[in-house]
Amino acid sequence: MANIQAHYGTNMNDVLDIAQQFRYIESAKATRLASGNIQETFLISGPEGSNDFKFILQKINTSIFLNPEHLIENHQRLEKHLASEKRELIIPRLMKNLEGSMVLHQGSSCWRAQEFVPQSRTFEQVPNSDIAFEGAFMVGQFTASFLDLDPTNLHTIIPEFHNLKRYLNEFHLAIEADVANRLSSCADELNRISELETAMVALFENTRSLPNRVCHNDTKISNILFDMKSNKAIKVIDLDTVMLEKVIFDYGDMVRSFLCLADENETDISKVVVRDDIFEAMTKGYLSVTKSLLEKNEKRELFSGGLLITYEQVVRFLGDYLRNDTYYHTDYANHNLDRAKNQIRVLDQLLEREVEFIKIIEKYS
Ligand code: GN1
Ligand code: MG
Repeated sequence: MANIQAHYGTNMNDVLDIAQQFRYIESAKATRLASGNIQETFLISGPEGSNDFKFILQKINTSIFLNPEHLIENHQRLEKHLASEKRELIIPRLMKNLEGSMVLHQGSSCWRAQEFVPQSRTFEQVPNSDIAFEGAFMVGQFTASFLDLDPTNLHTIIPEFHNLKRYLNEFHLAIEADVANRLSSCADELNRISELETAMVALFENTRSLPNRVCHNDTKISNILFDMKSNKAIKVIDLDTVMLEKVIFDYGDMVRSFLCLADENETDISKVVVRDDIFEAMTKGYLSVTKSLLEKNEKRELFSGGLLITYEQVVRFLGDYLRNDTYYHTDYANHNLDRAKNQIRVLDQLLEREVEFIKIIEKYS
């Protein structure tokens, strides 16, 4: 569901004006790419049929990413690390603007540009187990490529980004405040969150002793770039939340986002069906790169990563609904509530499959 979201309001002429400050393209046009929940993203290209240069232009949401320069510096550090270790460039290249800077401030808005990788595509849902394997293999390569990056070099972009207790605290405050008078419309969802809360907090506490590593922190399938012809995964995109975290959350966000043939925006809950073959393929793909690199306890907690990230997402979507939709872009009034329902469906199926899925993880560990 790649709808253009209501408050993605930037005027296309302004987008083209900014684009020209990065690179002049004769008769350029801007197309909105509407898959992210936070940033506004555009493809800038020449006229139809021309072989002109294309690039990706993004308006940075500065109420969430308070220091855009830190995003750029982190991205550059990752690029430099890959280059200095002569590793494959599995991330996109940033582009300078015509004045030689990578961030462009225009009035109160802030922009950056990245290369468009020719012959590449993304998926909003995983269509089959080959793509699941490939996508997870690429996330495994991301883990492996930055294992030896000096972490003191990275800015913390959003502190406590996958700290479940922080999200639960904010959630309880949102319930107390009930600013939009929405509590009565989500009684079942509130109930499910509260039934699971003690167990999820205990799982979360168990993960605290795992090592911190350079993680992507948003490994959903739409953040992996595939070659259009071969369907091989070629890059990991959206590096905004690359920070130190536990690798189980990068695996976990794949569990959350790869398994159903319907994404988090699907409102027909009957379509939110977890596929066992996709779980096996993605687990095989991820562990075929990382099994000799990760500690035993990290591998043991991988399934917990899936449960925790999915539960975290339920709490975040429903919390945002209660706060009257201030964080995620929404297309309609109940969008965040519907997303929370959808993610509860994913979570409940994961809980039902716990025994089988842990066996699969053990098979490839
Ligand atoms: C947000 O905007 P996007 O799609 O890259 C969010 C992630 C969530 C995701 C859910 C900075 O990512 O944490 O998992 O939505 N990013 C931030 O789709 O909060
Ligand atoms: Mg993201």
